[in-house]
Amino acid sequence: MDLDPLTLITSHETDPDYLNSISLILGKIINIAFQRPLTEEEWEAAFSMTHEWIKSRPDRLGPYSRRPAVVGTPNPLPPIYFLHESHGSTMHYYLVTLTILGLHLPHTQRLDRLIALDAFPRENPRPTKKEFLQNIALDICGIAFSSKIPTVLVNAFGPMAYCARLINDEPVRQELKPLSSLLMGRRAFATVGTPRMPTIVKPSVSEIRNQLLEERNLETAVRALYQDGLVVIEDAVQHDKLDILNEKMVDDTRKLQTLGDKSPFNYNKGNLQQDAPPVSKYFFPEIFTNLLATQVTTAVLGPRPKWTFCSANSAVGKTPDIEPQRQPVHSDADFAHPPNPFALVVNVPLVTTKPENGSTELWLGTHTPFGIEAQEGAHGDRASGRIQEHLLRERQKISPPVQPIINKGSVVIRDLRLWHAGMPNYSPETRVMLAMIHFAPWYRNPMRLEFAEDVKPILEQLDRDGKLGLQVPVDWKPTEEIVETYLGRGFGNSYDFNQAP
Ligand SMILES: O=C(O)CCC(=O)C(=O)O
Ligand SMILES: [Fe+2]
Repeated sequence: MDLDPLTLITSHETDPDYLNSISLILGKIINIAFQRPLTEEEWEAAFSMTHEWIKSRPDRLGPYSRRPAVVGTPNPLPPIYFLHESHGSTMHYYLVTLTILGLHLPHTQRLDRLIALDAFPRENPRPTKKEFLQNIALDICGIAFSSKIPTVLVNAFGPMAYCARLINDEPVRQELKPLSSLLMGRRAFATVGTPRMPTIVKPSVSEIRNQLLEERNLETAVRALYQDGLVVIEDAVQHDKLDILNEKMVDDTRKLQTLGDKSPFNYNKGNLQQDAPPVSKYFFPEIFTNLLATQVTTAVLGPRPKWTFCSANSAVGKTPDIEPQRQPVHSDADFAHPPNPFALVVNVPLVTTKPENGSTELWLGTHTPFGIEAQEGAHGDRASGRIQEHLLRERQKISPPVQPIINKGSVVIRDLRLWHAGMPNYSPETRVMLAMIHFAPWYRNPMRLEFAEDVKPILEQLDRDGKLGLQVPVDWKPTEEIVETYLGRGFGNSYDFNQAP
């Protein structure tokens, strides 16, 4: 395209003006640079246009939140988050412009001037040209991966395809591998209708040790719950505790299965509502009152969320007589509910969950703006909360569902309103996933937990140590009694998650 007749935009009134002006600058540079090296004079002209542009760019264009990449680590892309769609794309075009200027640098002595235009402060303020280009390429990929907005991803396609080859860091190259088909021309990833994947927070060693997320990870989790209605925190629970509980609960599932039509099944007999043994022997605080989970639910719901539901969903392992089935897509908030967050489900799968063993299907972003009018089936029915078929078809076009792999040790925090479905387990092993619901402190859900008396001192000690952070209304029962009764509880939709008026 001949861009010569177009004059540069120098007066910017709106944010998209900045996007337009940097794309014009980039376009003008590309028109020459993709045919031949820039002459010294052309480079100087391009440099000063770019310089003028970045000088005029207001701070409000972000990023709003940024964490530098730690090259060589398993999580090496810098999370870079912008408040508005056009801001991320604007930064992408600017960074590509810098890349071309770097690749066409006429003399290395000009590198210092180019480094002065870098968008972000760096640990090493005097990088080599190779390092400078790699930093920018990492930022470009980081912006794309931090964003969940389809338009940003579509716009990121060109910048990533052009710049990703300048990354030499091996862990990053591995991370980008799944993208190679995209970069080779398969566009599925970058078009509207792209599955958006859950946000995964990976706590650092010290965050795990202190059982406390630092600010940026907490910010990521809160944002994911706002945007997607779901976040995964990896490495939140030690595997040995999960294994002990899993062995017991898988055994319990077998007992429930023998009840057949009378079992507490959810939608179909392949998914059982099953409580964990509520006795001290199996009451691992790291699992049931996980501090990282509570930190996140507290940040969203308010201080001391109310914990009034503690159970699990077991996707029963495949047997010769039952064909695994999926649940209808549903919301667990099967009653008129507020548009603001009021309840978060803390799911702890006891094993790694994947499509083969029935990892939950998730419809990210459906926690708002849909309410009970999107559902069919009245509360109390076995199959309440089902989402109407035509809404699923419409939503699928915008954001199709995903069935992610959730690594063992993760905690999944899900907005109660989110559309989801239990999926068929094709493996022979039962997949147990605990579900603890935290309600907002103001939310008047009248349910109470039922635990054995021997759990009481554990909860009291946690509270004294400041390691509970929850309101826990409990009806205490003699241990011998509860051991006899805890497997006799209702199916999922028989519980009432509504509040008293
Ligand atoms: O087991 C699962 O993956 C989800 C089950 C579920 O959503 C339910 O029973 O309400
Ligand atoms: Fe559900």
